[in-house]
Amino acid sequence: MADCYTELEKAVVVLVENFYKYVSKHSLVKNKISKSSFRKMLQKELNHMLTDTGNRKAADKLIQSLDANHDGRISFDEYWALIGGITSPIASLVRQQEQQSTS
Ligand SMILES: [Ca+2]
Repeated sequence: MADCYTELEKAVVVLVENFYKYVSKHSLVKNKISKSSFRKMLQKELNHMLTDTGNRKAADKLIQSLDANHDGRISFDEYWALIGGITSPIASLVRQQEQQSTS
């Protein structure tokens, strides 16, 4: 990876690479994450920001809500909706802190 990337650019690359890390390599369905790989990703990569990642029922519920086209797999767009969902509360928190520091 280019060393000249900004912090933000590096973060974007990490997000994209994380998706492909969990894409099923041997599946006939290309560029999608299976339910079991997605559960693994929640547990391994998001266990501080999401609660209940080890709970199979809660994970399945999350997968269901993200699986917009109901094919039982998570596409890049569907994965991106998860990232948006996680970052939105962080954005509110940052806004709150900024308001507190200026008032
Ligand atoms: Ca899907």
